[in-house]
Amino acid sequence: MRIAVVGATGMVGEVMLKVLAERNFPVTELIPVASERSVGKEIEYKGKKYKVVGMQTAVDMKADIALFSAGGDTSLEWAPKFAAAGTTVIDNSSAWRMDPTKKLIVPEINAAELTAADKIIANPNCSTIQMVLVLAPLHKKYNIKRVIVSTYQSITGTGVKAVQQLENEYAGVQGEMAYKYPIHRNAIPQCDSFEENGYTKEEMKLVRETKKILSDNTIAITATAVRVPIVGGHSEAVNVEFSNDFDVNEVRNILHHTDGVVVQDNNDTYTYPMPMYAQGKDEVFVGRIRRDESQENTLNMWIVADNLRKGAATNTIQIAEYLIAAKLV
Ligand code: A2P
Ligand code: 11C
Repeated sequence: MRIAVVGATGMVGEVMLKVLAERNFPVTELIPVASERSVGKEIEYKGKKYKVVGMQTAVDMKADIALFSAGGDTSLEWAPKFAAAGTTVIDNSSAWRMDPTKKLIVPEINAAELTAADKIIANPNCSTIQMVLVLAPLHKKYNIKRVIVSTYQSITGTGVKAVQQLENEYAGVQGEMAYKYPIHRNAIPQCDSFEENGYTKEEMKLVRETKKILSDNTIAITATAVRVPIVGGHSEAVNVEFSNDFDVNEVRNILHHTDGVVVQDNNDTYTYPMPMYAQGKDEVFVGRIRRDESQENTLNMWIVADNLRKGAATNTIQIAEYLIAAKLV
C-alpha cells in the first residue's frame, strides 16, 4: 500500500508513523505530507529518512490511502482532491464526521458499514471513541437511555502548542499561549470553542458522534469537557442510565470480553485506570465500575485512553487495516 500521512509533522501524525511501524502495516511507499512550511524537512520511518512533500504534490502521487490529521480546514479543502485522484482518505479532523454522506467509524463497532464507495471516511473525536467503545456492548445488552459524561482531557489533544505552554509554565518562562489561561495547576472548563447553545464543540461532539456511531438518536447525552494539565490521555467519568437492570459483575464480564477494552477494576488492590499508565497503549481502560445508588438501572464508570493512540492514530490505522482486509482499497 502507498500511504500518505497528511500532517506528518504534527502531534497525531508523529504517532501515526509510530503506530504504522509498530503494527507492521503493509507500507510499500510512505508519503509524509505537511504544510508548505515543512516541505523538504525530513522525518524518520523504520530507520529511514523521508522528505516531507506539500499537498498538491501528494495528491498527484495518487496514494492508495491518505491518513489525514492536519486540522479541519485543511481536510475540508484537500480531502475531496485526494478522493478525486482515487485515494481513500481516512480523516481524523472534525470536518466530515457529521456529514450524512460520510461514515464515522470505530472499527470494533461499525466497520461493517464501510464499502469501496467510501472515499472519505471520518475518524471520531478522541473523547468519543474511548466512551463509545465501552458503551456499545452495554447498549446492546441493556439499552442506554441517558449518558452524563464529564471529561478530564490531556493537553496533547490541543497539539504541540499546548504541550509547549505547559512546559513554559513549569519552567517559569513566558511564551505563546495555546489556552486563554495558564494550564499548570489549573482545570479549564473549555475544550474547543463555544457553540450557540452554551456548550463547547468538544461537548457536542460527544453528544452527536455517539448517536451516529451507535446508530441511535434516542439516546440522551449531556457532557462537560474539561482540560487538565495531563499528557498521558483523556479520562472520563461516565454515568449511564439503562432501560433494563444489570448486574455489576456481568457488566465487568461483558467489558472483559470486549475487543480493545481492558477492565482495571479492583478496589482492594487500588486498581483503576489512570492516564499515566494508559499513555502509549492502544486499549481503552475502564474501572470504578459501580451502581449509581441514587437512581434505578444506572451505572458509574471511569474510562481512560491515550487520546493520540486509540483516540486518533490507532483508530485511523485500524480503519485502514479493515479496508485492506475487506479488499475495499
Ligand atoms: P506543519 O508542521 O507544516 O505546520 P498539530 O496539531 O500537532 O499542531 O499538527 C498539525 C499538522 O497539520 C502538522 O503536520 C501541520 O504541518 C499540518 N498542517 C497544518 N496546516 C496545514 C495546511 N494548511 N496544509 C497542510 N498541512 C497542514
Ligand atoms: C481535544 N478532542 O482533546 C480534541 C482534540 O475534533 O478532532 C481533537 C479535536 C477533534 O481537545
